[in-house]
Amino acid sequence: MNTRARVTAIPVMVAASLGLGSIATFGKALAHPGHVHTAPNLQPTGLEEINLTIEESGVTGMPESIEAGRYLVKVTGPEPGEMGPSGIMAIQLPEGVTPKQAHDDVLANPNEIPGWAMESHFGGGVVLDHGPENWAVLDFTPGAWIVTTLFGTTLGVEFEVTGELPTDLPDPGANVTLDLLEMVIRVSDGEFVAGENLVTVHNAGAQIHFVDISKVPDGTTKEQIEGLMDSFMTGTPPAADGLQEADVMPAAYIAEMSGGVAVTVPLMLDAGTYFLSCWIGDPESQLPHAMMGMWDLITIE
Ligand SMILES: [Cu+2]
Repeated sequence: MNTRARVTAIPVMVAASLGLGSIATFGKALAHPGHVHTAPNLQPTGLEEINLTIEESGVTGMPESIEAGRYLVKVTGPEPGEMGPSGIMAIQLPEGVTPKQAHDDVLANPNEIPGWAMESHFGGGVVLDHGPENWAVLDFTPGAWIVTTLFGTTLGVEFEVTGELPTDLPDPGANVTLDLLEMVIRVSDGEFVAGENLVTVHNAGAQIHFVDISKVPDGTTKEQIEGLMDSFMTGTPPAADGLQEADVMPAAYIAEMSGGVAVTVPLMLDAGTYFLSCWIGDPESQLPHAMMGMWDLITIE
């Protein structure tokens, strides 16, 4: 929804976090066009597939009705562009909000969080952050859903999920699991490796969260990250020998997910140090989650 903020970086994420957040993550990837990866190949087998295409008018290819379950959702669409990556999100809107109303709200106030967002159920998404194709493993629970482009920028396509979510969902076989909660991002199982990763991200909290994964210089310390975040809060530039905003290079983005949701995504990551963070605005303090401690540093050897 916040397309303008997306072309800039973290300080704007702070501002944008009053909105839904995701928003700002990718601008800098564009300033560093060398940061391109090929699509990882760890696609799980044995899952039912949904094949979607992102067109200017919106998402096409969604069946009107599917059975509750775990799906391999494959998406084809535009390459990451000037406004960041394209992608899809699966959302259950609040009772009484139509896809048209939801879309009209986004169009009317593109830089503000739509009123419906915090009352919605975000089932995760597929982000085309490294090329025109990507996929993710998403779970669809029973009820009325829409599929729309990231940040709700196109009219959502309605679909119905029937039946019950099976209790024995197939294991996608991730090599690493990230848990999200208030206000923590942590590796709870396995570890990241250099190269292709299959990552399960589980929102074990109550609020909506997303994950921005940004590369920072090797050996970056938590103190340096804190110094940079302080500079965002105070508006004072970080010390000349400290971590600079330009040192933080977005590598991947895992779309908004509500509490209880798990998604599994492929991530291609070089060896190095990465800053994992969530910039959703806290409903009470209005602070971005990252400023409340929802971040971590990981090293991939
Ligand atoms: Cu968060």
